[in-house]
Amino acid sequence: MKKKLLSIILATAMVATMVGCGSATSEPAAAEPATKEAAEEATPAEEVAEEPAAEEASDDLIVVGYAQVGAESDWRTANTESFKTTFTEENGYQLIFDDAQQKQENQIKAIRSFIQQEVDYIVVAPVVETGWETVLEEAKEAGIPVILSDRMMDVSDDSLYECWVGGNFVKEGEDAAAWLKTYLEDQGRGSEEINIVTLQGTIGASAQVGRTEGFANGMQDNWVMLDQQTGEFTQSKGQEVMESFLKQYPDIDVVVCENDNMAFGAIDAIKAAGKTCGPEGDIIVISFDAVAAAFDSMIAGDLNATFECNPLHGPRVAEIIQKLEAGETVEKIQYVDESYFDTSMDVAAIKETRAY
Ligand code: GYE
Repeated sequence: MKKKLLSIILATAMVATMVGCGSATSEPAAAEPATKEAAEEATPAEEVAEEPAAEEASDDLIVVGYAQVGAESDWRTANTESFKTTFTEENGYQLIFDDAQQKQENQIKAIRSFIQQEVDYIVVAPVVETGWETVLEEAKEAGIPVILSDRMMDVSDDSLYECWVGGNFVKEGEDAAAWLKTYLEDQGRGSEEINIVTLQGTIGASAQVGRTEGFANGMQDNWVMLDQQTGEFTQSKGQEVMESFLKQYPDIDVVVCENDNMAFGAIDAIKAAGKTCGPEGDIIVISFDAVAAAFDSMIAGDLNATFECNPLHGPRVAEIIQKLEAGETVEKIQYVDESYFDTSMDVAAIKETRAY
């Protein structure tokens, strides 16, 4: 806290000395955590974190600021990689990348910093759906187009962003429920009472909202949703929440994990509790993303099925930017086609064909 206080004093002093010179490069005061709680939550790494800065931009490069969610999952790592390998100088771009460590206030800060640096485009994978109006207005006033990728924003005025590209999360959830229905019927368990628990993603993130809603749409009369809690899209939190579910509910038939990494944590928790999972086990495990490690988990017989969510948005966003540069219009909402994989398939062979 002392360090934080010092940095606030320093920032205030800097702003004070810069008033009137018209070239302030320090963070605007509003970029500080909005609440005392938020300030206290800041980790030491974040306290000293440098503002994402552009190096000397050459005039012919398109400067893109990417406000990324964090590094919480394999999906996210693949997504970051996709942006870093697409928005290269060889391809005509300069990428300013910011990792928000799963905190909305960090993303807002990054967007403000992109505006100050006068980037050409701002790309945001919003941590949560709400609370973006003010900062988007600021980008609009600065004349910087904002492209949303991966998760959506819920804003009253959709002219605040150019377009969005990502997965159809509601459909993913519905597909998962439809798969479970067929799977249980095939096992002669179609009319049995089925106890389900869900490890949800970050509450308020569209991947969480959509998958929860989609699965709820496919719930059957004989299925009971015992509990739903967030595992924050991370393996460790997924494991922790599953441990407590297992203690609380002795007869879980299915765990729905809103991403693969939470499923890996859940599987560890199930095994540690002396239970089994997967096609031959006590508990059916379903997840979302279909990252490479999920295929390993299916090959090992731990995970039953994973519902694909494609993270390779770099080239898609580049295509959008190229269209905007050419003065063309872009589709407002662009869903990516997605599939699913389960252990009835030759998952080892499919894994070899996958790009992430
Ligand atoms: O499922 C999860 C990640 O928003 C689709 O975020 C993305 C989700 C993805 O942390 O693994």
